[in-house]
Amino acid sequence: SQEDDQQESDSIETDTISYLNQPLVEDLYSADPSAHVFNGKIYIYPSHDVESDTKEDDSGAQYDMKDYHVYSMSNPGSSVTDHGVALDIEDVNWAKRQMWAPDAAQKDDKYFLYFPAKDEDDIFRLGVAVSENPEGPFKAEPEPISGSFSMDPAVFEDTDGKYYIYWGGIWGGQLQKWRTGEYLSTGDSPYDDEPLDEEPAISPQVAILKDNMLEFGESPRNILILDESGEPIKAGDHDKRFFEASWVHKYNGTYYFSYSTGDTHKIVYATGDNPYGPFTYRGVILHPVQGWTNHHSIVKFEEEWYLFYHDTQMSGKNYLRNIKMTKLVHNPDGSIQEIKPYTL
Ligand code: FUB
Repeated sequence: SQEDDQQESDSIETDTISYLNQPLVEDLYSADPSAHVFNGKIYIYPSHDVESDTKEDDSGAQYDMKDYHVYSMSNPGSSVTDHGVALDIEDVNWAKRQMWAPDAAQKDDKYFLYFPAKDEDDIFRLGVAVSENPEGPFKAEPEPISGSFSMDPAVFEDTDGKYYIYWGGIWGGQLQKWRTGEYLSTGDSPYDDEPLDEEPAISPQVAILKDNMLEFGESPRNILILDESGEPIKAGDHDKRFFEASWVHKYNGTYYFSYSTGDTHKIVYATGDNPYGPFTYRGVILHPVQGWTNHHSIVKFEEEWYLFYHDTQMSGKNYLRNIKMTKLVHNPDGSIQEIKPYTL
């Protein structure tokens, strides 16, 4: 009856309110949560935010992270286990500062942690570290991934067993400095080297990974994001253009490329029929959260989909964030229901 249905939905509501949209970790600051299901459990690979005496600047020097912790949960709503330090910057030969948003992948009996950091020349590179356990500890390769640049790596395992790495971020993430294929050191401003507003926006990057998961299997390719009329999204379209935080998931055979719009603070998505795109813009997944950055991941656990994200509820400071999760729903036409986060 209608009354029973109402009772059922009330009880789901009560059940889920206890953990959805609440900080998952309260004793440390954490951000940029990349979630995966490995061996039937949820593993979360976030950035570990810290206070630092580095002076705040427009390139995000205040995001001065020095290690990674890995977290796990048996299922949504269960307690969260902190597995301790999985990788420390001291143990990465080439990395000097700013361990930003990581991701992880499982292949056979090994786990791979992909992470960005600035090298000795203050240029962002992507590193990879290997472990036999999803929670680490991870051992970093001695050099960054050859040919890598910029930040925010995300690895997608396709249903045919191929792995693709997506990455890039503009402004503090330096992607605009690689427009010619070489690093443009025209100045320290993160706003130099951007295209004009009427030009196509800067493209996020993708490459297939080699079988060893440690190297690009091809030269990085640009991902084209089209607007609803089939035109490339323009650099001046800050509501829709790619800024950072790439993520890919596949639903009913369609590839969903989602990302942050940066200074308009949204997580949006575009869909395509293959892992390289082009992807066509579809809409907003997550509206602005508390704090400047917005960064997410999307994962299926049993039959439900979840969005992992962060905000600054615990600290009120942009660079001291806390990770959260909520449900994500695909509509029958493949669109994703918009999520309005807690903003009190
Ligand atoms: O956590 C540092 C940076 O802030 C990430 O790499 C970006 O995606 C943004 O969330």
